[in-house]
Amino acid sequence: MGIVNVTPDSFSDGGEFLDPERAVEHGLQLAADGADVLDIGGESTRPGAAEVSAEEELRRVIPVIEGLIAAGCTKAISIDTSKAAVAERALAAGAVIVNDVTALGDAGMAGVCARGSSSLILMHMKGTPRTMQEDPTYDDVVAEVREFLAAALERAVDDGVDEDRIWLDPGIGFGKTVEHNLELIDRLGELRSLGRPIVLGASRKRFIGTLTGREVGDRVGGTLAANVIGVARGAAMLRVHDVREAREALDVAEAILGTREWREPWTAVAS
Ligand code: HH2
Repeated sequence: MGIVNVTPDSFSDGGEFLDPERAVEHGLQLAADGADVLDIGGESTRPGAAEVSAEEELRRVIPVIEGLIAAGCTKAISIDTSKAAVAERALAAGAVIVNDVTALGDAGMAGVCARGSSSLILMHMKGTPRTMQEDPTYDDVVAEVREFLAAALERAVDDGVDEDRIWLDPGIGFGKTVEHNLELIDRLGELRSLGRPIVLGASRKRFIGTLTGREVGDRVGGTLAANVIGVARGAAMLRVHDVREAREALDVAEAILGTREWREPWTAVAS
């Protein structure tokens, strides 16, 4: 999954792709680099980020979704939003996945996904983007994240979302210390018992900067390590800024480890 942030303030590439034409160009490049999914986001979720109105989010993302489709993009388009109204319009414009970092924080979200027959990514976050990094504590981070995702999954299914279309994400960096992030990636396999494929979003995040001393635009080496280990532990989809590098790392990892389930996440999870 390649990231297209149509925002002025994203932590890693804020402002770079605010212009719809540039965002479309960037998405097409990520597709050419080997992305299967393009994740279009109009609201930053970085710690302390300001909230954006639905109107402003729509103004940012809809031209990009329409532009990608008009340009002949055949990759699955995902809308990174926590607002049901934005998801609904994005699905109407051609998106097929809703990436909800609040895991149904908006009570209308599951209904929109059910009616639109979209896929849905449910992510764990402790608190809100404004507060989440204020001394997050857990007794057992993996157990708590697992419990949260199990409850969100149940709610989504109760609200009519097809279980086969749901993906789960531990929410790396969302209310977690460096140690929490490392433990979640290392023990990612424990989330597989929920029976749904796992999405991992570690790309360029702060814990990688802490470990490597690198600035945000210079974290691809650390990101690749997190991603390869994540896949080896059971991640079925990686949300990344640097698609070409991620794809190459997976190709080599796959050559070493043999046929891997990330190629067929649905069947692997069902078996
Ligand atoms: N991380 C970010 C945003 N959306 N979605 C999922 N499913 N998983 C993640 O880990 C995730 C996500 C944050 O990264 P980014 O989009 O690069 O930055 P920002 O939120 O500042 O736009």
